[in-house]
This record gives sequence, structure tokens and C-alpha cells, in this order.
Amino acid sequence: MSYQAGLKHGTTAERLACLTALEKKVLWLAAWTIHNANHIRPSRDGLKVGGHQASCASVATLMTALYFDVLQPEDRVAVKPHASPVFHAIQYLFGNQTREKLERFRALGGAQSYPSRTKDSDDVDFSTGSVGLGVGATLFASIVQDYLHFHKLLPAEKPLGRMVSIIGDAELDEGNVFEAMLEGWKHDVRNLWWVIDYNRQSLDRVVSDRLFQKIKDFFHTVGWTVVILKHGKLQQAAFQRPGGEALRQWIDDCSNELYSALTFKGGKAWRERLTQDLGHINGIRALLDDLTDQQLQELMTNLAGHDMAAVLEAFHAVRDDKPHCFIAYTIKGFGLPFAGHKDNHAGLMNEEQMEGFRASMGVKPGEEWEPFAGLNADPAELERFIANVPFNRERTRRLKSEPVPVPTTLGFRPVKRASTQEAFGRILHDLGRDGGPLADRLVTTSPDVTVSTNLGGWVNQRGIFNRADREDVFRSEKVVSMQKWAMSRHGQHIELGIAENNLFLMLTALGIAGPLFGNRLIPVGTVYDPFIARGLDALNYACYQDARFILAGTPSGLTLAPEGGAHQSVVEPLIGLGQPGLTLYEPAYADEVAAILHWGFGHVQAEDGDSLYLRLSSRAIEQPDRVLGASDAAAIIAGGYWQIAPAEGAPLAIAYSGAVAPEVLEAHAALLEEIPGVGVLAVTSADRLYHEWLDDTRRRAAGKATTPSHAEQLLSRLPPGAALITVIDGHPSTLSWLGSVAGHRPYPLGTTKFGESGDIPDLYHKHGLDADAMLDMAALACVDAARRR
Ligand SMILES: Cc1ncc(C[n+]2csc(CCOP(=O)(O)OP(=O)(O)O)c2C)c(N)n1
Ligand SMILES: [Mg+2]
Repeated sequence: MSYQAGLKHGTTAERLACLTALEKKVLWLAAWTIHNANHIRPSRDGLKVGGHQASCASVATLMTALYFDVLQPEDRVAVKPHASPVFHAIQYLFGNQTREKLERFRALGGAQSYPSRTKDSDDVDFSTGSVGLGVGATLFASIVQDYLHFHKLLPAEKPLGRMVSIIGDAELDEGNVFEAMLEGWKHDVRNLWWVIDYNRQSLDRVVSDRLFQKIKDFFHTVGWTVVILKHGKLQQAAFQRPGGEALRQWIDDCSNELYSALTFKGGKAWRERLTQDLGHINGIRALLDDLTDQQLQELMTNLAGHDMAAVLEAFHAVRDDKPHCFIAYTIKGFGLPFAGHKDNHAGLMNEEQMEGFRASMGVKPGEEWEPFAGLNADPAELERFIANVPFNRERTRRLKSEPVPVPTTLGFRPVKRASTQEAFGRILHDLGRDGGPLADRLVTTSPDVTVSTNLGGWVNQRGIFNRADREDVFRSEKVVSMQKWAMSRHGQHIELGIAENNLFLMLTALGIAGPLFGNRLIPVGTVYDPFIARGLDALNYACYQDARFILAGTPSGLTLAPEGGAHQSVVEPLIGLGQPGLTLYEPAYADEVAAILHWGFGHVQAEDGDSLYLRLSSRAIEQPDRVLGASDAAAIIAGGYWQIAPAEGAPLAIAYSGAVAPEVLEAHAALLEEIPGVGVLAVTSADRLYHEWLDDTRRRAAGKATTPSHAEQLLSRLPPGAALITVIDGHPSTLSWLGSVAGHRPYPLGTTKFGESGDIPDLYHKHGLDADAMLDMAALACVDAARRR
């Protein structure tokens, strides 16, 4: 249970020597990788390649200490985005990254600018890039690790890992970090280390002096242990000398801006300023006189975050699994010519500066990529040291996990009337009740909308996950309620507070449980459809990691009618259509929901699969009297089917998605009287239809043979030039593109404006989604057609 077993307490002088040598090499390689990409590799487009030498220099000591000494194989790490070159340099020294990829840093096929689980080959645990999200992801990964542990889905003999985030201090400006911390407190999160590279600089500026106090307070408030690493060993020794206490006080009182500016100016400037401010204090002049300008600069920049011994001491002093926050004082650009300069974030050393840096590192031309060139240590010993680094013991940490078998059918019960949301809830309820391997690996989660998104039945069957058992007080007090709310370590629903960012970070962590922890989970999250937008960057982040999950956005569109415009989703189908790594489905009927979920449980596990987004509704509608066969289900999965086939040569059809089905059928019945043979195309996934059609078009453009896409096959049943009325309770461009597949004229209906409170007939009328609106479009189509003839 504890990770202590593998840790050493007390570092020998030999180890320290190896680590300080490696720290120097890591800094060099990171800076050189960026330099090579910008100044040596030929440019074809004249663009600055970029990279962040100052951000890397700031964190080189911390990351060397972590990766080469402190971390254990079971630990998982999110690295601040701009330290990507440091991460790749470390993996290069481990033998997990190639020189070619470093040489191609930020070029196609090379090491990625920001660590990427999917695009990098050197075992990135969590992708980062959008600041703050990697930080939050580690917290949720820790909850997922606990979940797996209590569900006996982790090897019993292995200790739990620490989820570690190496954080740029400005990442703490992101609100999602604090949302995550609160949720972590509720879940009594453990085994979490956040290491803050406290260089007191963000992109634009030097940050406020008193910020760390606030940061400390936040962490204390939610029960974390805060460790401040401020003064390195050199400074600590200087403080012991006469006048030393005054020097400490001066450093503590110095504003971040002044400290940064003096760091940039160097030893001479420190001497002037300290003489001016402290010269009258006994011992100070002697202290200054004993040091050259260079040594004085070393002393004043000897913050603990750059002092290997101090860093190791702090990390190894941890004795428990409480969440820990390390605030490590550092200098942005430490050891580089622009150290401390406020504009250094994207600064790059020029050729001349690089030559100076090269000389100080002892690296000869031609030896830039040599792992041990210029180090004051025996290469054989360094090799031995690296071969024994605990973190790198298990060469690949990307774990394999067995697929979770999906039953041949889901127990679907036909009903006369139902909403897609009810159908979703009922299917999960039945799975929970009937049990089996799939049900045992399902985990649901929701930001305070569990009951209102119909997860209640499932929760009644499977309970809520909590580290400590907690009875349902309302139940024990015999207060009648449909909902059981008992919590235990065996529960399978993770209840979150209302923070959609947290939902998506939780889905991220649940959705990579397989590769991270060796056992898959099948995560299902629910959210009110409009509030997907609240967590959108985190959803994008989840997809970017290739986390796999099923998301139900429900209720959606105008069908929330009385809830009004603030709860109405308009643009979400376009998010579903456009978001890579996520496939949108918007079924109309319960049996479609069953077919999609049944297939989806396998799809989210497939090597070439992705995550699913089911846009659902709470509007109960009459269900078709039918039993779906295999080919019907296949068409639903492929994105659509002719619910009413068009007659040969029919001049018009209606294509629709979701809960507008009754209005479509009503319009269809009315149209039949005038235009025989009108068809109704049920589009279950505009996303699948669109992307398959697009891929097919691209393949044909590349001269490759293909079979026509599903969209093309469906629409070829209509003669070219026929009218296609498209209808969706969402933005009309979700479906109107269908007109371009086989040369049909689109007549789009859908929502383009904010809604307001009302009932469905009023709102559908106002927004042009009722049968009358469809008939008006049909009349227009007839007029247009007559004009063309
Ligand atoms: C969500 C988001 N907004 C903006 C950026 C652009 N950006 C990249 S780094 C950065 C500031 C980083 O400062 P800090 O976290 O302190 O990192 P360091 O000082 O270590 O470079 C900003 C604003 C981003 N990557 N993500
Ligand atoms: Mg910073």
C-alpha cells in the first residue's frame, strides 16, 4: 500500500555526484535540442520553430532528481508543457528516445513540442499543453488508482504509485486546478505530488510576490502537506555566517521583480545592491569580499529548486501518502544568459550565447549529442547509475490490458413510449442488475446530474464509490426515496460536484486506466448537453490523450423546453461532429440507443476506436413497432437508415436526427398526400456519415478504389437534384452538408438562436422545427423545382 519500500533515505556523495552530472547533461541536451531545431536544422518555411530554453532550465534539477532518483516504476507523471525537451532529454539518457527524434524536435515525426501520449514514443504518461489540465489529470488519476485498488483490479504485490505533476507556477492561475483540488479533498485523495516550479514568472511577466502565501493557504485548506524549498545549501551555509541572518531576511523581503532583475544582471549588480542595503551590518562586507562576482551570482541564485541535495532531501523526507505540494523556488533560465529576464519565456540563445554556454558545459563541437561529453564524472559509472535507475527498471510502462468482453446482446425491453435518456438509463440499470464482466468494469460519473440524467437506476444497483463506507442516512431513517445513496469502496459511480472540467478530467483518467494501470475500465459520464461547453477544453484534452469513454449529453436542445434558453444546446452537435477522437450519435428511438451502446462498449475498447458522445433527450416519444436485425443495427451504427424508403424518382426526402422524429413523421404523412414517395432518412450519426464520406472522397482523389460511403449509398436512392429537408434540434449545419453528397438541394431546419422557456409545440414552432416548418420548406422546394424546369 505504501510506496516507501523502494525509496532510499540518505543519498551518498557518489550518487549526488552522478545526479549533479546528469542534471548538467539534461540541461545541456534540452537547450541544445531547441537550439538545433531553431538554428541548425534548415528551415523550409522561415517560421521560428520555438521551444522554451528558459522554462527548461528552471526545472532541470527538479526533473533530474525525480526521474533519476525519486520516482518508482509505478509512479506516473505529468510534465509541464514547456519542459518537454527536458523530458525527452531524460528519456534519451534512459535509452528510450532516439537522437533522430531529438534532432527532429518540433518537426514532423520528431519529439513533440509538448509531451504527448499519442504522438511521442518515449512513454509519456499524461499529455500536457493546455496549462492546468495535466495538473488536474494527476489528481483524478490518483482517484482512479484508488478505485482500481479497492476493486481489486491492481496487482496485490505492487505498491500504489504516486501521481506526480511537475507544474509551471502560472498554471495555478487556471481555475480548473482549484476545482480539482476541492474534488480531491472530497475524495480524500492520496499518493499525489504536485511539484511547483516556482520561478515566479509566467509568459508575460514576473508574478506577484505574495502569491506563494496564497498558494500555500489553498493547499492547506484542502488538507495537503506543503513543503517549501527556498534556499539551497550554499545559501543555508552563508546564513550561518556573521550577517547571514540579515542576508536571509533581505532575500525573503526582496520582490520577485528585483530578484529577477539582479539575477539577470549578475554578480556585480548583486554586490552593489547588497552593499548598499546591508553593508552596514556586521559580517556582510566580509561575506561579499570572500566571493568573486561569479561566486556571488552562484550564491544568490542558489535557490533550493536548483540545489540537488536540497531537492532530494525534501522529496525523500516524505513519509506518508497524503497529497504533497512542493513549492520549489527556481530561476527561469537558470544557468543561461537570460536567467531572470522577464522576457525570457520564448527567448532563445543566439549563436554566440550558445557558444558561451557550450564552453561552460565543456561540450566540444561534434559531441553535442554524446550522453556524457563534458561531464566531470566517469562515463562507465554514469552508465551503471542509469542502468539502475528505479523509474526505468521496467522498460515499458505502457501497460497491456485484456479487453472487457461485451455480451452478444443487451437486455433491451421494447416499450410504447420512451425518451432516449430513459432508454440509456434503463439499459445501464439492467446491466447493473444482471451483472457480468462488462457491468463489473463499467464506472459511471457525473457532475451532480446523476439522477437528472437517469443514472439513478444504475446507482441503485451498483452504489457510489467512496474510500470510506457511508450509509444512506435517508434510507436508514426510513425516509422514502427512489434513490439509494450508499457509499463504499465497492461502489461503481463516482459522484462529482458541479464542475464540468472535473467530469472530463475524470473521464480522461478513467479512460486511460488500461495503459496506466493495466486494467481497463469502461467509463460512462453524463452531463447536461449545453454544459459540455463549460468543460470543452478538458473534453478536448481527454480526446487528445486517446482516453476512451462514453459521454451522454442529456437533455439537449429545445426539448428541455421549460428550462429555457440558458439550458438549451445549439452548437453541441457541431462539437460532436468536429471533435477528433469523439464520435457523435443522436438517436431518436430506444432501440437505436441500445444498438449504439452495445456496439459502443466494444468500440471504445478497439485499437482503432474512439470515444462516443450520445446526444440524448428527455422527450418521450412513441416508439416504432419493430425488432432490429443485424443489418438494421449495422446501419444505425454506420450513421443512418431509411426509416421510410423513398419511392423511385421521389423529388423530396426529410433527413433528421433525434427527438424531432414525431414532427418529421407528421410532416411526412401530410406530404404524402401531395408528393407520393417522400422518404424519411433517420440520421443516427451525422458524424459517422460525414467522416466516412470525407474519407471516401479523399481516397478517390488519391486514385484509390473504394466502395461508396454509407451516406452516398443512402442518398443515391434519391434522384440528383431532389430536395432534402434536414431537421435537427441543434445547429442546422450538422445535417445540411448531406445535400452535397449526391447533388441534392438542402433545405435546412434547426436552431440558430437562443431559446426561452416554453413547451415543445411553442418552441418548435418558434424555431421552425414543427411539421408546419417542414411543409413550408417542402412548398419552397416545389416552387424552386418548378422554376428550374
Ligand atoms: C490554457 C493555456 N493558455 C495559454 C497558454 C500559453 N502559455 C504557455 S506557457 C504560459 C505561461 C507559463 O508560465 P508557467 O506555467 O509559470 O511556466 P514556466 O514559467 O515554467 O515556463 C502560457 C500563458 C497555454 N499553453 N495554455
Ligand atoms: Mg513560471
